[in-house]
Amino acid sequence: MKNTKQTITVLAYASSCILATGITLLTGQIAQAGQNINNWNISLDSGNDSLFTSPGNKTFELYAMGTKEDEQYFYVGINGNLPVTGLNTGPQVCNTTNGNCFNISNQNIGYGDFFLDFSNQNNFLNASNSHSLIGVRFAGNNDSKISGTGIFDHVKATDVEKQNGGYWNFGYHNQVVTQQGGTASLGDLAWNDAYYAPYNGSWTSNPVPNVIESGNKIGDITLLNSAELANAGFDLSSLGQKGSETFGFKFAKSLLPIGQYLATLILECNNDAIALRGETTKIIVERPREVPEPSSLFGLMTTALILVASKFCQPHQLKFSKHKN
Ligand SMILES: [Ca+2]
Ligand SMILES: [Ca+2]
Ligand SMILES: [Ca+2]
Repeated sequence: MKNTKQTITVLAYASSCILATGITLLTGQIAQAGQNINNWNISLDSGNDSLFTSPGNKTFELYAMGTKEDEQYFYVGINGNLPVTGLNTGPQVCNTTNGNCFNISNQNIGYGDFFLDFSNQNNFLNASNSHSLIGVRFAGNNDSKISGTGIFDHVKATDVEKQNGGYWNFGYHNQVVTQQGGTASLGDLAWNDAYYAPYNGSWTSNPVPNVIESGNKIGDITLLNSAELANAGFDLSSLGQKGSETFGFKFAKSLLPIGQYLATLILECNNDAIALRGETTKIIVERPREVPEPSSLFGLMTTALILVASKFCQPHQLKFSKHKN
């Protein structure tokens, strides 16, 4: 675990933003077009919409997220600067400018849970309140309210930004990003897309949900490292931006509905977030038809000839009838 003094330096900027006042929201927005790479649906996030944790250090920057499906699995790949195990902070992070400190729930700031919304309600809050989300807890040490990793349905989400020295919502986060010269985005969506409508406004209200509050476990996931993802075709080398950490997970595709979805991933501190538009499809793999071996062909022909010959060789039965003279 890192000592507290080091932690103060690392998170100074993030915690200082919590105390900002008199904020006027800006309306600038940007959304990146999704890309298809090796059958991966890639969402490319802004490379400068994470606040500096120290000069030149953007520990929480997310760069890209991708999904892919095959006949058996649904894959998710994530790239950023934060390891899947998060950042160990010690018990508090403090603002080096004003000295205010914030308790960090589990002495670690990490990833929130991964959400899939197939509900067509076009609103993250409504999907959550109606328990319509599918959620994946892949970071086993985060502040999710459910235990263990895995995939869950009938999910309601809740927020943990306050326990992680973070930014309550996207409106607040965008404001500070803009002040620092960055351009916020949510990958495939603009930072203020209507899908996240309750979370784009005042910095003092509506913390955006970023972990699972409740749900029913429907399956296990398999964590994937960068090499395993590379073998599955997750290649970001052509994107022009990439973080130091690449990881992901897969689970049985049969656990998901077929249709359009919107995926959301928000860090515990909301110091970056990314969304992805996608669609699951029925994949039917046609198996190659077996070609009989030459010896088998000979056997079949021989059998056929025997059958034909036996038909012609059947003895004719003569019928006799008695006639009365
Ligand atoms: Ca980013
Ligand atoms: Ca935490
Ligand atoms: Ca972002």
